[in-house]
Formats: sequence, structure tokens, C-alpha cells
Amino acid sequence: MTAVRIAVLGTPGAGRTTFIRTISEIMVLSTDLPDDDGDDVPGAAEDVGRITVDRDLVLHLVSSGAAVRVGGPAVLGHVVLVDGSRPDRLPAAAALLADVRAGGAPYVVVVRADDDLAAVRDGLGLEEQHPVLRCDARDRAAVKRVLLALLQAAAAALAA
Ligand SMILES: Nc1nc2c(ncn2[C@@H]2O[C@H](COP(=O)(O)OP(=O)(O)OP(=O)(O)O)[C@@H](O)[C@H]2O)c(=O)[nH]1
Ligand SMILES: [Mg+2]
Repeated sequence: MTAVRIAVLGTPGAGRTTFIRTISEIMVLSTDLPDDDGDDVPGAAEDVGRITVDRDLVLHLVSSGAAVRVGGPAVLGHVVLVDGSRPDRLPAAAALLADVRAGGAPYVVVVRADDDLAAVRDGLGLEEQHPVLRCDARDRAAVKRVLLALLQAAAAALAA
């Protein structure tokens, strides 16, 4: 049996806990970790959820506000949640995204259902062709689409 981790990242309030709770088959264990003040436990996640794909594959969804906390070789990829309704947080989201891209693992960028895509792209400094998915973290089908997109990105990275 293989267990792989998917990191669900985002600035505070972006929707990480909701995203994981919407799709997890187990009750999500959530802890309150301090944000970016340097005294948190490396490797610790704020929320942990699980999806059993089949007998051989289990996905663990772990959330954090920082890419480094859930880095490492066992991470299949990153979901980067961006809250476009909070433009003041876009610089922090951009920094998080830069960390993720520097890490080289597959990732998807996700904005909320009602976000202004152009404003978010601009705030993140994303090139116009860069894929951005829309997802309301309360919507199970939308969360599933995001995870499938990440799995596709991971499969494409393996094939490359
Ligand atoms: N309007 C709207 N609300 C959304 C959407 N996606 C998520 N939300 C809401 O945004 C809020 C996100 O809160 P959390 O899931 O606690 O976010 P978090 O990233 O875990 O935040 P902290 O752990 O508190 O830093 C919830 O109230 C969600 O219902 C969306 O697409 N549109
Ligand atoms: Mg949370």
C-alpha cells in the first residue's frame, strides 16, 4: 500500500481547512499552529485528511501556511489556494507560490469561485497562460476537480 501526501497551502483564511474537510473520508484533525513566527514544528500540518483511492493507494491531505512545513520527497504535489477577495494577502500568496515553484514539485493554483481572475493573476505576478483553477472549497465536486488536475500534473511530471 502506498500513501502519498498532497499539501494544501494558502494564506490564513484561504480555505485550507474547508477544502480538506469537504473531501476527506475521515474526520479532519485540525491543530492551531502559529503562522510564520518561526517557532512552529517543521513537518507539522494544521489539518490532516484522507482519501482512499483503492486498496493500493491512499492520499493524505495535509494543510499548512508554508511550503517548507510539508516539503520532502513523499509530497506528490501542492494545491495553492488563493483568496482573491483579500488583495492585502496577495503578496504573501505570491511568496508562498514562489516557494512552491522553487521546490519543483507539481502544483496547481486555485482561486475562489467568485474571484476576479485578472486581479489575482496580476497580484501573483502570474503569466497570462499560467493555468488557474476556480474552486469553492465547500463544493465537493469542485475540490475533486482540483485534486484530479493535480494528479494529472503529477503524472505529466513523471512522464517528462
Ligand atoms: N465566498 C466563498 N467563500 C469560500 C470559498 N471557498 C471557501 N470559502 C469560505 O472561506 C472560509 C475559509 O476558511 P478556512 O477553511 O477555515 O480557511 P483556512 O485556510 O483553513 O484558514 P485558517 O486555518 O484559519 O488560517 C470558509 O468560511 C469557507 O466557507 C469560495 O469559493 N467562495
Ligand atoms: Mg485552517
